[in-house]
Amino acid sequence: MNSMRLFFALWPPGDLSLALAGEAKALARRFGGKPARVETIHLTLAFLGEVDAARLPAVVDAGRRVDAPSFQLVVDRLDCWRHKGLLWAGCAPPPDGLRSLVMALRGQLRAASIAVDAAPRFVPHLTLVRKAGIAGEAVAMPALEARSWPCSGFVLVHSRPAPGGREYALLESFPLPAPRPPGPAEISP
Ligand code: 2AM
Repeated sequence: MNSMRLFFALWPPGDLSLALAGEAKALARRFGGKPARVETIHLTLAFLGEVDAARLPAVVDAGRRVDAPSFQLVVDRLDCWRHKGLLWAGCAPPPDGLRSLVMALRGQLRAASIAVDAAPRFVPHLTLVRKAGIAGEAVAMPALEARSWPCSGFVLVHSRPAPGGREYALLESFPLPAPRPPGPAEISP
C-alpha cells in the first residue's frame, strides 16, 4: 500500500506561530528537550495516521463536508504531559466552537469509514517541546501571555519524514464560515 501519514489541524497565523516558537525555545532552555520549529506549530483536530493514498480524495471530501462556523480561540496556558516529556500551549476552557468543529469533522470521517486515532479525551494542544526532562518531579509551568486566534479555517496535513524529524505539507484548506446570525425565533424581546 502506498500510504500517507495524515492529520487535520488548525494552523496558527504567522504572528502567533512566531510568538509560540519563542515560548518553545525559552521552555527548552529551562526544561531541556527539542523546541518545535515555527513552521510546525499546530493544533491537531483529528490524527488519521497512515492512510492508503488512494483514499486521499475521500479524506479531502470529508473535510469539505464539515459544517461548522468559525470561532475564536485564546491561547493562554502552558501545560505538560510528564510521561511523554511534552510541553504544550492550550486554552482554558476550550471554546464550544472548537468542540463543534472536532465533532463535525469526526462525524464526517466516521461517515466515510476513515479511521481516527483518538485519545479517550480530546485535549486541544499545540506541542511546543518534545523530550523535555520533566519525568521526575512536579513541574511549575510558567505563565503564558494570552493571545487570541481567530479560527476561520482548518487544514489537512501530510506528515513526511525529514532529516531533522518530520516536515508538514499542507495539502488542503477548509474555510469555516462566519457564525450565522440568530434567526427571528432566537432573538429575545
Ligand atoms: P502531539 O503533538 O501531542 O504528539 C502530528 O503527529 C500531530 O498529530 C501531532 O500534533 C500529534 O500530537 C498528533 N497525534 C495525535 N495522535 C497521534 C499519534 N497516535 N501518533 C502521532 N501523532 C499523533
